[in-house]
Amino acid sequence: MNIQWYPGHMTKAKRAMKEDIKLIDLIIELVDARVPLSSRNPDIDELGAGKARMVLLNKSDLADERFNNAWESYFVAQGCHVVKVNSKSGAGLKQINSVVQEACKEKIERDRRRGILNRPVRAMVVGIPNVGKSTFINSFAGKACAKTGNRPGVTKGNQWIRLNKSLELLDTPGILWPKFEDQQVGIRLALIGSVNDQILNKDELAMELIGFLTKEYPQVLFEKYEIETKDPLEALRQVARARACLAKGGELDLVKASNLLIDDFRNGKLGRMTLEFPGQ
Ligand SMILES: Nc1nc2c(ncn2[C@@H]2O[C@H](COP(=O)(O)OP(=O)(O)OP(=O)(O)O)[C@@H](O)[C@H]2O)c(=O)[nH]1
Ligand SMILES: [Mg+2]
Repeated sequence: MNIQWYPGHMTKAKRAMKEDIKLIDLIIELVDARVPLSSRNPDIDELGAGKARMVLLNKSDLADERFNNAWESYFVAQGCHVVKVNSKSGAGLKQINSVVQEACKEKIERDRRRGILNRPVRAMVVGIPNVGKSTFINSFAGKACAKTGNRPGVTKGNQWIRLNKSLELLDTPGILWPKFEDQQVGIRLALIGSVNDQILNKDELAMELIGFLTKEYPQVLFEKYEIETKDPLEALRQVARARACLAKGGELDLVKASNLLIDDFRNGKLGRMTLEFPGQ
């Protein structure tokens, strides 16, 4: 399956990011805790050279807790400031202020030496589409200032949000990169809903998910759908039967079954799951 999605607004967003990066002290990069590496945009390293950096493992409520801890250690070992969060419920957000201060220690110290007191830290919130940037900002701010939605491409332009006296946040549109070198990365990003669904072949994607589940979480397929076969197509047929996905004439509607299965995964109804593992 060949997945690419780089619409025009992302080219513009990347250009805007290049401009705005001059104004900021810190990059807060949100990644999806279910795919912490595949959801990191390689462009950010280049764009953010020389800036303080922080990684938030967002949607940690949807990811496997064992691997959340493993990924947290992985990022710490890389020298990153990292916090595990659930932007929807607000879990983990309390730690952020102190980690921001820690990540920007040098800048705050430099300001102090120059006699500049209490200049707020300006942070740019970045990440791929649908990773939860705007939700994070709203939860952190304690009010709905940024528009959110359960699909990629909701935020279209940059927007500054003054959180408090010590922190200002810039919400940005999610950007991908023009070509996924590794198609597994494309598949993972499609599964978490960071790629426009309209360009996806949902039954192929569902079979990829089934292949992954068979390998890593086999009990889920059995418990939810009584699937025992290792054949992805047969398993998808079983999902269609279990969920009564029938087309006209009584045939199984595999596309409908695929959509239901993928939605169940996205919404956490299959349980908490991580799609990639450190050191893999
Ligand atoms: N379960 C769970 N859902 C979350 C979390 N954070 C965000 N979401 C959901 O993820 C979806 C996308 O959130 P947004 O905040 O719009 O994502 P975004 O990164 O701003 O997306 P773009 O503006 O399209 O780039 C929404 O349905 C949120 O409710 C989280 O920590 N846990
Ligand atoms: Mg947004």
